[in-house]
Amino acid sequence: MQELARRLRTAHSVFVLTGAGMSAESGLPTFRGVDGYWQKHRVEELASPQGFARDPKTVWRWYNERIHAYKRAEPNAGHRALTELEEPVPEMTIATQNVDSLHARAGSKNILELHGHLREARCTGCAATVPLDNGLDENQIEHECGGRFRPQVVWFGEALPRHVWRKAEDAAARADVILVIGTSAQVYPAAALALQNDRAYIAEINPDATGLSAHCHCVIREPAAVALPALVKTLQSQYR
Ligand code: BJW
Repeated sequence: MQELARRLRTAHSVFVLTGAGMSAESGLPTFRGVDGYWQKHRVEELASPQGFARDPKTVWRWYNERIHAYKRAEPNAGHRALTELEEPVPEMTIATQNVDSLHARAGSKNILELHGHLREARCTGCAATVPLDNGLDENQIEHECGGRFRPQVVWFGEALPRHVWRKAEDAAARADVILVIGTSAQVYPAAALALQNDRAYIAEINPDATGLSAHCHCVIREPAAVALPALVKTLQSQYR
């Protein structure tokens, strides 16, 4: 922790990659954990264009449940600590795989949403968008153009938004420190961002080991909401 804090103190550019574990202390399930979404649902039915084409109502039921859960959830101490980390660092980018908007609600500024978000739905035909304040009524999936409204997220087999991906690649490539928080690092291309440059000091915050752990200079086996506030405190004590 001391060495990571020292690296952060002298870093010009910090890149943070977050996943579902970041929001675990906000009461939101991860995907692949014991209580994760994938234990109860089949991935290919819910997070793929093919599954949506087959059964859009089931897909929307799942997303509507999640939209309601996200609205009830609050950013946790980990999200808030990241906003504090932003202050002393000249450049910090948060690339999140999460679609829950909790980094933005915590007040982080420079956020790249790699897998999209659930603030709006997009028509598969004409790309028209509608806000998703309370989810989408199952009877309003069909759009007048003949397309269907779908969540503004990235499913398996789909490309990540090009401008978001480019910015994430650039930020990861110029980072002095890369923090990988709460992701199993099983999903690509997002996971590859952590290994984007061989110059950066890489730290992982995750209670469990991942495929990236062996590449990290520092691993902190604690929940994000514990480790990140502790990291901010360590950093502050080094400034005194
Ligand atoms: C805690 C904690 C606490 C718990 N504190 N930590 C290369 C190799 C192999 C396959 C591929 C490859 N490149 C591409 C692929 C295919 C595929 C892929 O990666 N498949 C693998 C699964 C095998 N990738 C894609 O299809 C991507 N698209 C693509 O590559 O397109 C190419 C293309 C180019 C041009 C044209 C067309 C196509 C798209 C991937 C989209 C993923 N989408 C989802 C759904 C998003 C919307 C939604 O949320 O519904 O994204 S799937 C799901 O997984 C979601 C997540 O963002 C993503 C990652 O999961 P995450 O966040 O890591 O969660 P978990 O549950 O896996 O892990 C949680 C972690 O937290 C665990 O480690 C815990 O220990 C930890 N934890 N409590 C800290 N308190």
